[in-house]
Amino acid sequence: MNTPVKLGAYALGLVVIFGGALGAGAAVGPTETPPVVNGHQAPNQAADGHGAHVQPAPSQAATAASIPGGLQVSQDGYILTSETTTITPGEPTDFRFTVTGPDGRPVTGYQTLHDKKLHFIVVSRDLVGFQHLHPELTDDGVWSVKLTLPEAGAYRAFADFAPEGGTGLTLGVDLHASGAYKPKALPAANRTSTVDGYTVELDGALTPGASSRLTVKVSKDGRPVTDLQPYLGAYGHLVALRAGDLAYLHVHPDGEPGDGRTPSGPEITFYAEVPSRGGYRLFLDFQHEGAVRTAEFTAHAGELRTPATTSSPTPTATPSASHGDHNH
Ligand SMILES: [Cu+2]
Repeated sequence: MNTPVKLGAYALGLVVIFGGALGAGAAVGPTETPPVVNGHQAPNQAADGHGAHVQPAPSQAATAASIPGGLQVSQDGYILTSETTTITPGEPTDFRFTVTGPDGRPVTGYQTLHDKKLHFIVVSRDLVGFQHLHPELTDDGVWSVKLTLPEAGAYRAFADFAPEGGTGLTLGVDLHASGAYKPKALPAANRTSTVDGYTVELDGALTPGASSRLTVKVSKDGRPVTDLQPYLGAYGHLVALRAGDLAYLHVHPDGEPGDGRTPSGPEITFYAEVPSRGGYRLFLDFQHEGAVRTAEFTAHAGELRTPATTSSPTPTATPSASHGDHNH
């Protein structure tokens, strides 16, 4: 726990971004680049046939889709606004916030994802004290949750949600607990986490830019736990945060309770895609005997990607005749 490393200690955040959750909808639509006239899209582009509602310009959509979640307080016209960002450490606070939509009004309609309309994650900027909370939504679009920031320091709060009719977003905002604090370095990489008498072992490797299979195995008192309980519609929830900027990745398990093929432990399999090399902090929530616990890991997505086809060289495509078929 006590590490002598001070370098960069406050910059340690983690964010994990997954392929599916973010921005997928923004890229829907014609992929061709519209004609450009003097730096603008041709004015009649929207009128000539695609018919659908206006999409962001392709360049914007591509940019948004490639930015990990949680790094921005605003995205796609949605804005996360907290009423309070400075909090007294150790004191429970009625923390309130809103998400406003592109029309500037608080969003009141949310899709239910994993049993909840909004998942609220709070962690210190040095990746300690992970909290996964479920605020209450009032009729006027104000979210409320009892929140305690345990110690002085800088924190990041994430709202993970999907507005009705929209795609999933994770917005993030900084919170501060007043007082002096000493930032902690990212814990060393670990494969085994213990919490409340449970031992959780992590297997698998994070490969930047690729779907990475991770498996966690839960045991208690040396015996595999085979009766994990569903929590929020799954046997485990994994949030990954990138050290350095706390990019956020909510990873979901492979399979779900009751699907006839997913065992209730001891292993839970996840697929995660991390956006870059570097350190990540992984927070696994699991439920057993009526209590939810969180196991924590540090993992490094460090290996350079090897070309996918090293064992079978791909012949170079021959451009010659293949595109000539419409010349009659
Ligand atoms: Cu949640």
